[in-house]
Amino acid sequence: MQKEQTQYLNTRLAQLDDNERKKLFKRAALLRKIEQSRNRRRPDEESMRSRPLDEFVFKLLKDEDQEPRMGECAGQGLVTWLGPKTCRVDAGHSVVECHLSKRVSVAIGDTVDYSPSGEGFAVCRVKPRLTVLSRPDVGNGNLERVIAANIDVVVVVVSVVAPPLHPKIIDRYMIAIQRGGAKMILAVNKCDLLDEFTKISELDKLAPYRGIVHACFCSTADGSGIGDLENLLAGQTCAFVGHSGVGKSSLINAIAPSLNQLVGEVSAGYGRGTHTTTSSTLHKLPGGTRLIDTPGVRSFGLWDIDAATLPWYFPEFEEFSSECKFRNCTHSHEPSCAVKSASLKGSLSHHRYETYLRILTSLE
Ligand SMILES: Nc1nc2c(ncn2[C@@H]2O[C@H](COP(=O)(O)OP(=O)(O)OP(=O)(O)O)[C@@H](O)[C@H]2O)c(=O)[nH]1
Ligand SMILES: [Mg+2]
Ligand SMILES: [Zn+2]
Repeated sequence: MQKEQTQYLNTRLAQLDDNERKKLFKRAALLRKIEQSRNRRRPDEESMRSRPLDEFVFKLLKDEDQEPRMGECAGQGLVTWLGPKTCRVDAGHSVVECHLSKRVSVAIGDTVDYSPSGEGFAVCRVKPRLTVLSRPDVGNGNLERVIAANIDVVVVVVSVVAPPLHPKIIDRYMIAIQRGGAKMILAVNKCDLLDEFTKISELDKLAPYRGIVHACFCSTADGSGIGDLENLLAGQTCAFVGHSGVGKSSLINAIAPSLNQLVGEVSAGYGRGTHTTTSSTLHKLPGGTRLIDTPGVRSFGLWDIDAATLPWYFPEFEEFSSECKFRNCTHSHEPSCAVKSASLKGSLSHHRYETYLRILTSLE
């Protein structure tokens, strides 16, 4: 199967519960059996090869998505807010509060169909997603948790001084964003807090990302860099993500003051945020820009990344990896690894190489 097909398959499977998944695979196995018995009657080489089960599952899901249910469907819209068992769907002319059954798994930014249900409405179908930002579910690591769907840009917000800059999370977001198909912008906020000492120590931590991520230095306190950020995001659907207290909601307020998003304190003792934003909201601005505010995270796990594909998400390795002795070099223990020697020579960031090794070990 092609990469897009696998991606679609994974997304759709994550929307089902265990029982539905079991039933689906049973139906797929039955379909395959039918095809195999049909092929046995015409044993040319091509048709003898049995197709993988995933292809049948993919076909079943695709058919289900295309099934017209017009009589039932009351409308379609954009998910702008998610709460427990409910979501808000912006249908253009109005905003509809919709019930969420266990059958559907909805993310902010999804386009959904809704239908009458009981006294109100319920989401009956989620349109296939173009891009996602995903992480493993905190409760069940085998389930995909989509933080935002159909986003053009993910703005990874970090702050300097309070809280101090934590570069580790940047590497993890970079991988997940590339995996999900959106672009990334790094917003380095609270630059007003830098003095001549912290300027060197804080900004040095960003050296490994120079040339590989687009960084925007800003401050909502003195307004610097806000106009540039606004121009970069114009007309696009953008999700603001990062640790608590770095200023995600403040940046959204700075770009669109009328939104007046709730902003929290940074605790004095730990210099951490206080998890002020508790659910994601999508805001539509005039001119077509859409800004999604998300709750701050403590850490960021990786969804559906394996050891073999991990190097793809370190684009700066590419320049060297063609020189590795082994074509399938994992750039860890192999002799004559050009990536490793580039990191020793300093032509590749040692920090990024170490990050790669650390994540590789965690995946093995
Ligand atoms: N000095 C300074 N403080 C800022 C700046 N931007 C935001 N803050 C402050 O940082 C604190 C946290 O800001 P929020 O916007 O609530 O942070 P958040 O990332 O949305 O946090 P969560 O919703 O908890 O994830 C608030 O007290 C803001 O006033 C800035 O540019 N400079
Ligand atoms: Mg917030
Ligand atoms: Zn190598």
